[in-house]
Amino acid sequence: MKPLFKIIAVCCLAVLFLGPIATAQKGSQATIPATTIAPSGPYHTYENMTTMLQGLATNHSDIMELYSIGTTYEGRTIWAVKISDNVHEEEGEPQVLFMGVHHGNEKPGAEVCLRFIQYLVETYHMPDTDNDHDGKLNEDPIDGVDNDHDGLIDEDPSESYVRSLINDTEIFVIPMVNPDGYAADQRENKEPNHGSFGLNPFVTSYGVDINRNYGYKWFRIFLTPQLYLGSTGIRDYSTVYRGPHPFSTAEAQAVRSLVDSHNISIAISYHTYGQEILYPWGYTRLPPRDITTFRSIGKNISHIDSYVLSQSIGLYPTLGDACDWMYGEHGIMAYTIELGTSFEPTNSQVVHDLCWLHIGVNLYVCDCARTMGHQLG
Ligand code: 0X9
Ligand code: CA
Ligand code: ZN
Repeated sequence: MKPLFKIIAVCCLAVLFLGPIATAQKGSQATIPATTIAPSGPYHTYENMTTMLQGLATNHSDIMELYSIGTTYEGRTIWAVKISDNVHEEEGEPQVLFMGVHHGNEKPGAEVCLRFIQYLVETYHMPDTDNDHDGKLNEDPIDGVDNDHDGLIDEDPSESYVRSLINDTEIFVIPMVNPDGYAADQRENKEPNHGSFGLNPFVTSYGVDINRNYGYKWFRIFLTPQLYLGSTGIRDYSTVYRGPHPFSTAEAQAVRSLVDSHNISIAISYHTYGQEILYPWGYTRLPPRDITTFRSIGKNISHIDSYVLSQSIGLYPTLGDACDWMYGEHGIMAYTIELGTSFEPTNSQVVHDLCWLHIGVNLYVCDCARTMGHQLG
């Protein structure tokens, strides 16, 4: 059981949010064509990820840019990737953002992002291909459905569709927001804390929960602490510690700098686990202004991955999460996706299937931004 679930179970709320997880129906398992992505050990190390990204950026420099958006306490680079035609120019095309690993012990989020990047750049220059050698071309797109009733799922997607998405949008990916936490396999980052409000001259503990460190409604905890204290830590030794002030962490600052300097319309922040698609707000039960759009895009995502769609606060209330800030501050249609049924599955095939299914989700999200792009945000 997730630590946070335990915390809130103590508050007698377990039934409320375990319900959707217990009833979540996993979609049929997708198969990745062997030609596109071969299964490997489940997780890249930070160093392997860096090497992989540098290699892809070198080999596909016409459509992929790799750059640093910040440096962590332990000195790791926080990498961002941009994929588009004319990648070195801002062309005013609709922009989308995918992020993984706000929490270092939720590794599948990085794999989903990395495999998506790899799939995009490797597919871009490919002609339309009969991936499953059945004589038919592009008859089964990545949508979680066996469109041609051959018992295989998503086995022959369209290369030119992927190419058109890359041409028509600007795709940003931050595969690992919290590399220090990832390297230590812990939820928080590794920054030293100086008491709850940062006023203690001595180091009192280590680590801030990046997904509590964003600035939107951050001070509200003092208004109704009973609502938030179970899942938003005001004490520095808490595993959900929100930091001494909003955007105190290098990681949240890095994401803020990318988001503030672009015009993102839709964003997905990948976490594990629970098979859920969550839309704002996390801080209040009031519906977001764009509830209709949030639900209609969310339902389409759920048609692909079969996850359960709901408002974030239904899981539990939080302050300072990335999606509340992206939506509240910038009007970005920001979703949290809780992948899978455990934090870090050890079975490579399970991780591989999560990746493939969410490549489909990500392509849909890009298509959605392309269609609705400038009306959003
Ligand atoms: O607590 C979080 O940050 C996310 N869940 S996790 O188990 N991956 O830690 C959920 C964030 C969504 N926001 C709210 N539920 N308020
Ligand atoms: Ca472009
Ligand atoms: Zn998480």
